[in-house]
Amino acid sequence: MLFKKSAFITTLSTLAILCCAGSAHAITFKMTTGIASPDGKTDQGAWSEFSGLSDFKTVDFNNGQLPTSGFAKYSLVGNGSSSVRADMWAPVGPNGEKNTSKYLAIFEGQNAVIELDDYLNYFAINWGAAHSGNIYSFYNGDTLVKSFSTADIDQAGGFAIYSPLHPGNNEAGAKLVNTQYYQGNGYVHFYSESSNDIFNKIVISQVGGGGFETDNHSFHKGTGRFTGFDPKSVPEPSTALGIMAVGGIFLWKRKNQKAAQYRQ
Ligand SMILES: [Ca+2]
Ligand SMILES: [Ca+2]
Repeated sequence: MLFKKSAFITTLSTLAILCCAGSAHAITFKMTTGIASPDGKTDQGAWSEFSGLSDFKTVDFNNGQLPTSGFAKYSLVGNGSSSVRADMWAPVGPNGEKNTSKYLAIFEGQNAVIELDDYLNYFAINWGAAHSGNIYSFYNGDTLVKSFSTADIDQAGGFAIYSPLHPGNNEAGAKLVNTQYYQGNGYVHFYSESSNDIFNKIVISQVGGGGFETDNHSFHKGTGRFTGFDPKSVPEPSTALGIMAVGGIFLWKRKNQKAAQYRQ
């Protein structure tokens, strides 16, 4: 009897350990369409739904340069053809509009490294013309906190928009629409679920052919859990049902909920 009781307690302890190990927090992400630029232009790609708030900063690359001073310092490391540019592969707008502005394109062999002058708990991007091997890595100093690839986006439900402006092949990040594969586009919000997962360095890389195209990087400083997607952050109670179904404050912008033609 004593033995059985002891075994039972041991089993409970094991379960408790499994429980807590399994509930460890991490950086996670949400996919939205994003919204138009703050000045209402629809040819500038998608911006974060948070971009109008004073404690969020956006890098839009429109001056053709990588920021090398200030809050977020960008550098290109390695040898390759990565650059700030404007062409047909720019990430599309919130309703699939063509983006005519400059954006950041990363190719294999030459990564973009973003060094932050403080900790972040939120970093978000207009991710466009998705290819297999687009990879985002988040670091605390030199310690990798977490990486995300195109396949992770697919696994979580895919991109917000599959754009006819970005015809592609059957690979991660693409979707067959009628007879043609279209590449994924969307606004991807990475955020920390606890103080264990904050970060101060981001590396953007590409493994294999094709490029990693992004625009309108959005930053939010924080040393704890990012609370922007908490239901209490939403000012309109009438949208509560929608939030339960989809999650996130992006439902604020009803006009951006108009389905793009090829939105998933
Ligand atoms: Ca831009
Ligand atoms: Ca690409």
